[in-house]
Amino acid sequence: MDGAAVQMLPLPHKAFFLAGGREIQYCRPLVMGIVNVTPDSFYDGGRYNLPEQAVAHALELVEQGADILDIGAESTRPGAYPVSQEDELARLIPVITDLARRVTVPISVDTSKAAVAQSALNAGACIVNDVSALRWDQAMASVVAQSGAAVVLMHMQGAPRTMQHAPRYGDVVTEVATFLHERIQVAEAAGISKARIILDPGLGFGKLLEHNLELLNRLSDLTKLDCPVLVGPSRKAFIGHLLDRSVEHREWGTAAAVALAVDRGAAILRVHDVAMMADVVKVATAVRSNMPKGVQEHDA
Ligand code: HH2
Repeated sequence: MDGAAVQMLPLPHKAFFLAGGREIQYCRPLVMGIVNVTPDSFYDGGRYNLPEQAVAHALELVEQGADILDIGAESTRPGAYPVSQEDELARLIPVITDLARRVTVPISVDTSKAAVAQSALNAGACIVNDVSALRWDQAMASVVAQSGAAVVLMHMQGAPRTMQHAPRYGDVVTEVATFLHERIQVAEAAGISKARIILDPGLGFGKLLEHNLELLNRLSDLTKLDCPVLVGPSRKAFIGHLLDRSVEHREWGTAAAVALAVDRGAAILRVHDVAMMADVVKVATAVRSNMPKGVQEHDA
């Protein structure tokens, strides 16, 4: 149909709550753009080290369609050494402070340290993305609870330094689901309402290729825990292993993982390549929601 425009019909809205009394309502999966203010991240380490580089990159991701920005200052790639609190704060806070004035999309801080999360929330972040799921810093749960921030609870076996040495599971999906269920209970007991909790299977965090594939394939099992599910396949090693491609050439492989994650119910896709993956999410969502019902066509 030449010249026809398509418009999404409103699908049932879902929502989760953020710090500052804010709320995200969504009727399609959200794209979370990654901003690494680090010298050593596995893909973009060293590119956005200076605050002005990181801010410019974040603004570009918003232009490209990012619904959320995730700002991190400590690489969690396999083999990474921890970063000190002082260094993490020095890298993150100028970037978050500046961005909070310049963008309206919610800002997430990728940290496992309570003091860093608190400073980032004070500077304008409203989501805490904690890859340790509140386990590594005992003060983290109360920082999240008292701020009213949304929190990402991610599964990881081991810790970044050694997590890829010998990951082992019986049934990986059941074990990850059981872990996430327990972490929801811990979070709720600390005063974090379920409406603020996002779950993440932690692709690449203490997982072999077969574990990552099974988690993606059976992602819908995790949506049964009744929280939005975030997935972060972007350019990760399991895609490199499947394709025998270096990190610079994994965008098509990432696109396949993103499309299938959308089909299996992912609510948030954490990606480096926002423009490309925003298109992938749109098409996958239209197919999933059944085109003839979910999309209206108008003659332009
Ligand atoms: N992956 C990375 C970092 N943080 N957070 C969540 N919730 N889920 C993920 O899958 C996830 C994450 C690793 O990616 P990246 O930030 O690009 O690399 P690095 O850790 O080397 O900075």
